Amino acid sequence: MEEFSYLHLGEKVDPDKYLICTYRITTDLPMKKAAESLAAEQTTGTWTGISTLERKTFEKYGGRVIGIDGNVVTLAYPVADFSMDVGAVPQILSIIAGNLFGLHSIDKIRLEDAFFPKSIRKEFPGPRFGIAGLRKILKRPEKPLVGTIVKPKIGLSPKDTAKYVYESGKGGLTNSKDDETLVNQKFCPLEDRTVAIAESLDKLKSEGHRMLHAINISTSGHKIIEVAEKAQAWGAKQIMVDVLTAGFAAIQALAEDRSIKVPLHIHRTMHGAMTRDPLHGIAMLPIAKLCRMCGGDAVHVGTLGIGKMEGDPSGDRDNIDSCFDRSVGYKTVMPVCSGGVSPGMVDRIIEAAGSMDVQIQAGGGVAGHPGGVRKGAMGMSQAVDAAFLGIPLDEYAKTHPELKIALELWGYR
Ligand code: CAP
Ligand code: MG
Repeated sequence: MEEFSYLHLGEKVDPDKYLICTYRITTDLPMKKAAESLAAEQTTGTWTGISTLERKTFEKYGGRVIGIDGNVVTLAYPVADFSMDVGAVPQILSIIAGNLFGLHSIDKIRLEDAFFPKSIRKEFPGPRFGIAGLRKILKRPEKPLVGTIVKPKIGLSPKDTAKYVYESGKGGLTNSKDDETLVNQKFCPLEDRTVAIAESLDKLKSEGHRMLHAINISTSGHKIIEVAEKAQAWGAKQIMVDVLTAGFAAIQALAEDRSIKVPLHIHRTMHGAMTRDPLHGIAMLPIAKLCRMCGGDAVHVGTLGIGKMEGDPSGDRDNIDSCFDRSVGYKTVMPVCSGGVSPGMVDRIIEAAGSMDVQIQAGGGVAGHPGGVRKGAMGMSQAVDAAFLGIPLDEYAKTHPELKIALELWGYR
């Protein structure tokens, strides 16, 4: 039986002809052997030589290990390996992030990054609104967006949820959203909640303040368009999807369905199962890139190691930079920093993000303010204003009591 080698170390491949991925590998095997078993499993091979693999098939479809740098392996997958139709994410992921995670020969493996060739990118719409579209809707051309997550995350009635949203808007917030665990429970039916929130947003608008609220419509694939259409008809101005529980196909379906005309907010609940282990799983970077390709307008990317969730500052910064990368040909997507955020962290988050194009959100950091939601929202808005103006928070707090109280309570953690 003919033997094939997947090693092409040092080869320069045409980035338009290959989907190139980097993997961090932990193994007792020599790295070259591990890389070959990875390339074989994900493309033309399996655990043993096979009589059915012919050289011409191997040459056309076999993965190419083009680099090994310490424990990081670069693997180039020929474009011909991928389904070229719209909606190909499941098949793409089966190749670049499939069986490889369970191979015996590799103790741990993490997909660190993925570079999608033009021929695949063009099958995806990218954001319809993106940063510029969101800013236009909100009439907020420069300052970071500042939002909240309605808390408690479950248990509030539609009326109380709508009141929370209204109070947040009066406190100056530009965005609010449902929590990832709220969709259509009996205590807060989707229809009643959406209608009530739309009334709050309309009232705010009539009072001169623009605000968006993302209604979480995450549900089963066969229902998601119908539910989104209904939410829109009930007054939803933005829709939220829990991408990893609903699937990338959910974003694609919504982004590509012409009846859906509102921006998509992408939450990444469950990502920790994939992203948290620095040696195993899938980094947020390829997930963020896919969310953008599929059509997310705002994507959760982490708080740069500052908030309550585990996060690697440089990894989060890479996620943010990928949202702005213009070389991929899509509109830029709004990076959302959320999780344990309070006003005292806002300046550091903006600095670490390296951009004013960021949406900073606080649930507890608004609802936990001793003065209530409106004052909590004021504290967050003031922190964003201070950071935007380049004024130290403690200085700004001298003339902004809501911020002062927040800083006294939560400090600058
Ligand atoms: C934040 C949050 C977010 C997570 C998501 C929550 O609320 O709504 O879902 O932070 O994190 O329920 O915890 P708080 P990420 O502001 O009250 O912490 O964006 O990193 O996936
Ligand atoms: Mg949440």
